[in-house]
Amino acid sequence: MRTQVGIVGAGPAGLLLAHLLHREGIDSIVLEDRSRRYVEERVRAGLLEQGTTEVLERCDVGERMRREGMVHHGIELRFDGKSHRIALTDLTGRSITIYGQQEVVKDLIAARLAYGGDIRFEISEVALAGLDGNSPAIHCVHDGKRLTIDCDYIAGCDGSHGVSRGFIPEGVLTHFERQYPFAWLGILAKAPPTSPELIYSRHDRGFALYTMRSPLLTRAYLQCAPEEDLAAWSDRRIWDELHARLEGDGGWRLAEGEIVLRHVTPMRSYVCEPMQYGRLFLAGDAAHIVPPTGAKGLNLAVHDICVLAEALAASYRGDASLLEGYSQRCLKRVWRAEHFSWWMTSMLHRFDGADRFQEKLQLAQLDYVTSSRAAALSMAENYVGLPYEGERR
Ligand code: FAS
Ligand code: PHB
Repeated sequence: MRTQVGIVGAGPAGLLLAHLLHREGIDSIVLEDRSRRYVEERVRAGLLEQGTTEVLERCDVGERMRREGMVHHGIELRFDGKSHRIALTDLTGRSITIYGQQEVVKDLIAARLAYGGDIRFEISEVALAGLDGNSPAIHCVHDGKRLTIDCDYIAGCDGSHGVSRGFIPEGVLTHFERQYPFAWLGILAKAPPTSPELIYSRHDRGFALYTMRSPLLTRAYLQCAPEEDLAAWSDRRIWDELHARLEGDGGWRLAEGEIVLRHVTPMRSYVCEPMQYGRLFLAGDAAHIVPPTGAKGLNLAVHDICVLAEALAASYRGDASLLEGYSQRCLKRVWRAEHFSWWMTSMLHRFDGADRFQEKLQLAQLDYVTSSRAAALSMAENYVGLPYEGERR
């Protein structure tokens, strides 16, 4: 069979691309190896930059986000038992929205199917061919049958463990990586959030983050060892550690509740350059990973897709220049987010073996960010998301 753009992966990147291409009158097929239910229930990111919410609204998939999302105008930084608010909107005029990634995925799948979009779930054995020719193809198995999809372009939106990147010949890509000596133990709990805004806590026992998904659902993360054994963490131990690392001497207390999800997320930074090879274009986690401390993963994927959709539409109008510049345009924002995510991670986590000097540097950085308007503005503008290129002009 044939389509214009073959898309591997039905995460936020792949689904948003199919939707934006549809609005440009460009056909696509989305190939996903998991079931629809699995991708619609997979809990991951939850913080949307203002640029991301504007993109989702502009392409008419923002209605439920607007209704159910929680708009925040600040965050708390907590260290040495004291809390300091960063007034994001006062500083930047922009805000963030708390709305689960799986809700964004649900909204995009519903929109695709409403317009007769072609999404194939539970496919397997994806193989890409003819990338450096004019007619690439995707081979895979669906419903037990071998399928070949001829297309003009392929978008590799299959995440950090996907296969697309692996079809780029050896030596073409340069890989940049940083592993962190810790991970995050994340939970979702049926407990009403007792803080109106997110709390990032630097604590001698390790980092902790207090966030939410709704007025009834708390999301929280604890710094743990990379190979942490979840079985060693009873609910009691998790709540005790959250109380210890998040509650200072201001009297604020978090509410406990039934923990309905727990997972350990590794912390790493990764970028591959370039993000394209012939007719294959990588987007989102397939091309770059950030530690979630800066909440940039999902938001970077959305930015990549806006650049790619615009470039593909221009190529079908006969102008291939934007496609040629795809990597360059994305990598500028990718490295800004990589730096910001590394900086947040370095400032807020405990590094085993770190000497007192290192700890004092962290505290000095936190003291500066929470006492200097210039430093707070720099942090805030990165956190809410720098304006997209066009916006800035
Ligand atoms: P995704 O990984 O979301 O989607 C890729 C899709 O491709 C998946 O559906 C996968 O099943 C599919 N796929 C993989 N291999 C395939 C194959 N061979 N064939 C077909 N399909 C294939 N980011 C934040 O900003 N804030 C957060 O709080 C945050 N929390 C996170 C928590 C966790 C546990 C994880 C893992 C990530 C988190 N992230 C967070 C980052 C995350 O949100 C990603 O950046 C985001 O999912 C990237 O979206 P995609 O690039 O679409 O990749
Ligand atoms: C989340 O809500 O899951 C979240 C928020 C902010 C982060 C990371 C995760 O930095």
